[in-house]
Amino acid sequence: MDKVLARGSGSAAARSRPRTAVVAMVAGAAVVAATIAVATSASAGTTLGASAAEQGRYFGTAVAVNKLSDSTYVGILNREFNMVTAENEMKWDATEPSRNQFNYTNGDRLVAHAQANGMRVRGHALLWHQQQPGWTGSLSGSALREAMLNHVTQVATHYRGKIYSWDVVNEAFDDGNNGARRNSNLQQTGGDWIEAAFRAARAADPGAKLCYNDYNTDNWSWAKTQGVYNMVRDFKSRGVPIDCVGFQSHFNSGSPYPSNYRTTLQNFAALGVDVQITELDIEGSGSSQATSYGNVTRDCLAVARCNGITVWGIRDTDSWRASGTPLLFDGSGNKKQAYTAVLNALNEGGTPPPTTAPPTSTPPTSAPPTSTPPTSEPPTTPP
Ligand code: 9MR
Repeated sequence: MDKVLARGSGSAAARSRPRTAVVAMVAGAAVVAATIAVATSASAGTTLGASAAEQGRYFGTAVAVNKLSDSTYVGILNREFNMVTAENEMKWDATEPSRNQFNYTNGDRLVAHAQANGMRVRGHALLWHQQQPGWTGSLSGSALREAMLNHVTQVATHYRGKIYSWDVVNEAFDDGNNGARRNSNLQQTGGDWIEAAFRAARAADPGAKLCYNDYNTDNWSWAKTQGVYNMVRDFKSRGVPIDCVGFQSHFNSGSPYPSNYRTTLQNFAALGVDVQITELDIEGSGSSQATSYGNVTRDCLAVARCNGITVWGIRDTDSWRASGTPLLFDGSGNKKQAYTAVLNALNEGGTPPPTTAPPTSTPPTSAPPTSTPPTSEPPTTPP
């Protein structure tokens, strides 16, 4: 408000105008400023979760259950976030350490914390080539296929009704420039393993949104992005039950925030799936980091089917990439410039989410957007 008045009354143009015009202009500016102030105080949230909720979105974080005894950590968690993801506690090695013997202790602790504090839960992740229990190493072919689908069914059944969306399959595409599937033990059980997993998950928990989740799929021109896009388009055309795509969005100098990020989100959403930013962290500091965080937030808000944003940890010191200080709170729990950029972007608002339940299985009716063919390979360093 001060800036508006100072600029208007102090300029050479303002000084040379007749007094009545100046009075009218100042009064007009005051009205505009007061309107903005009222609108801001009436709509602006003061926490990430509240501000996202005002836009029909959520704001989440990855949680390490063993930190729920850290009062600074829990204080920020409960104040700022309304969605949680288990950083490791719902992965295959954690939930099925021995074949067909399930351990839900830590996953259940997270769900209980979320429910007690009005938060929802993203399930992460039913199938992944990493963090598998040792016993899967001795299986292959139909035996691994059976064990894999049993895992999906058992875990999704255990958490049935408690999960907002599941990462059913995580990181199944290759980092090369061919847009192909990653060659994992899961892929070797048959090229249809991903759709089989989605069908098993749908049968076990029909109320959860089912997502495919990956990294280095943020830049529309990258081959990996196109590979995942083609899979989702194929799934939608054949009625495979997929509801959403998760963009991990681990950004650093080797894999920076791409200027076509919004295009990527829009093009996936146009296939008839929701999009979610699932593991956001951006290495850096100060205003450049804050600018990228603000851009990501505005990009999500610009896409009606972008449900929300999850950051991959609370304080920089909680991050898997702690040395890159990639999160919204410093090691002492203070809000960083990046936090303010996100909160301001949320409070600016965006495109409201669809008012009617989006279709979950209508195939696309038009040809996919023609895209510039991928010209570069994503970095090969896995996140
Ligand atoms: O943050 C997780 C870290 O604590 C684990 O050691 C690691 C194991 O691979 O997984 C990290 O989380 C990953 C997530 O599950 C999938 N996308 C990449 C994340 C960062 O590596």
